[in-house]
Amino acid sequence: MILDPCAIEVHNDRLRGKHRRAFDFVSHEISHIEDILEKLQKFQIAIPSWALGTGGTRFGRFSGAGEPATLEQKIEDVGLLHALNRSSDAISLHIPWDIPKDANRLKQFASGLGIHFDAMNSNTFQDQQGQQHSYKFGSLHHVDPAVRQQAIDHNIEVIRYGEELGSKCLSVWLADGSSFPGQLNFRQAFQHTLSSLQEIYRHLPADWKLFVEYKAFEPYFYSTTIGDWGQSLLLANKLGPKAFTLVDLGHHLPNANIEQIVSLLLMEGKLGGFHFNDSKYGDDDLTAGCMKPYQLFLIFSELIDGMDEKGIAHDSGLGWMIDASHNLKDPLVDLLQSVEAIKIAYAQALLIDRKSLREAQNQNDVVAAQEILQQAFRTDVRPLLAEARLRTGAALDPISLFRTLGIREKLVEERGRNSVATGL
Ligand code: LRH
Ligand code: MN
Ligand code: MN
Repeated sequence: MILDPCAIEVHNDRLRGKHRRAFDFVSHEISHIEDILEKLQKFQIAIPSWALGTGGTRFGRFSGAGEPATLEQKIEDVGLLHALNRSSDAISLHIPWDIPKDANRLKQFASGLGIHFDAMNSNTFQDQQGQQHSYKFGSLHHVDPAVRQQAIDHNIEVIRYGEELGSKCLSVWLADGSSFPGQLNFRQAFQHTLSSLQEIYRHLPADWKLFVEYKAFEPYFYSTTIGDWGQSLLLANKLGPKAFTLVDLGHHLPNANIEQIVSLLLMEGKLGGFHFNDSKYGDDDLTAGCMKPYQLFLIFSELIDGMDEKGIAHDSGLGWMIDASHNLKDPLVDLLQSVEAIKIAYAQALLIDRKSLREAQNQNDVVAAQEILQQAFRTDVRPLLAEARLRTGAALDPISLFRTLGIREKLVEERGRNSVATGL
């Protein structure tokens, strides 16, 4: 299904008056409003292919109707999101869930919808049919060189697929770990992971990046071989200039100060990108900003400060991606909510009075520093996001338009009630 641009115009015409009043109210208080609007228009967040179907929990999966059953349909779904908000112009594929059969045709199809291919993800956390060696006891860290080689070969294959599609990044997340003390020799597991990643790195094209994602727990519960940003950074530093750490917000131990982690990784030039989601307990993969919007804002505050200091472009310097997998809501609506929450945090962080904050910090004026941050956080920036959407031809209210147009109902009609996406 392709969205008719007239539908967006009709919708925007209906909401324009109300929007204008709300926008005028907030915007004349903001001196650099045009700069913020321009940044908001450029800011794009990639969509993972596995978020387009209903995600399961470890106890079951309740598939939604009209899920995308093919890679084309997944791209089509991202095209719909992008038409609605003009903020999601890329899709991130996971191999082998999304093997491209005809890369050229897919590339053309995607670019017709304004979509390109973001980071490619390898999968050595599940055994696939016909696979020679099992990943039950890990992949790149495995004690058996034959298993490591199989996992290395898979990653090289993923790079090849990515090259055909025009991707520029390989993202590696390993489930490798242990569930019982004594199961693993930590140093050996780390060394094996390093040498396996070095082999993969040797096959990385010159203009590609390698993202090393860390996660403290799950699926194993005693140790994870790339368990935190220290281990990831150690690997990225040893690998070389094309390797970076990837931060997934749900992959930390409870109460970790993620904004501080981000700020130091940026300082070291080793922050590659983000997997946005939110959580209350663990890797809950909930809608971005639904639990801890202040944390998301503080993360963006550090990001902007660090990127501006280093002259890194906000829109293209780092990899921005959602990594959520919803099992209750319509996945497309959930993604619209996530994109909105991420951009709200970004816009609020753009409002921070940096000069005054530095002064307050240098004078140890704790109260002033807190007031400056909270002043920005408590500003309702939603009209700014709506204005940025209006200027790019997107919908003023994407979720209500999704519902009034009956987009899911139309997808069910097209794809059938029992159409199920591959993925988690
Ligand atoms: C692991 C993870 C990683 C995977 C994705 C499916 O928890 O965050 O990024 O590739 O989920
Ligand atoms: Mn992730
Ligand atoms: Mn995760």
